[in-house]
Amino acid sequence: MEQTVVLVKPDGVQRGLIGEIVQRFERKGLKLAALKMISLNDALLEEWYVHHKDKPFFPGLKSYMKSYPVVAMLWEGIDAATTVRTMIGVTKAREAMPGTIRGDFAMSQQYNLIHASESPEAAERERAIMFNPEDTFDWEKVDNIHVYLDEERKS
Ligand code: FUP
Repeated sequence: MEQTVVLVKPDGVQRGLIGEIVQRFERKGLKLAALKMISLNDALLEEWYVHHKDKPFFPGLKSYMKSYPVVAMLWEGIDAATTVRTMIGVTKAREAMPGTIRGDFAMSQQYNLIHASESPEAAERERAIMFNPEDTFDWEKVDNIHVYLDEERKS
């Protein structure tokens, strides 16, 4: 099944929202395949945000992402990347829809609590940057038989 990468950013860690965020994805029916706390550094952030490297906001973004640890997670499910992006809401948090994570808990464009891969291809790239093979777990989530139809699970 598809996997997607989520980061609880430094503001989410500081504001005590790790549990809230994990709980939302768990209750949705996604499966947690990896979870770790990590302090990000310049080299990792320059690779992670390579598409933003020349933007004027990049230096500020980088120092914010290094300011405190983040919590990195790998979530698995059918169409996981799109599903998680829908659940987090738009980048500028004060415009994010109520019911989304950013919409319910944040006001800023930069302090927007959470990162999620924007596509399955981006998720593959980010998984390779963020996780070593021993960080990830392939386990049977037995309640998946109540989350998906057999046909969905086998497709
Ligand atoms: P998202 O995919 O929603 O995380 O957003 P982007 O990839 O467009 O941006 C990555 C991060 O850069 C955002 F979470 C916040 C920051 N950012 C700014 O600080 N200012 C901007 O104008 C755009 C993005």
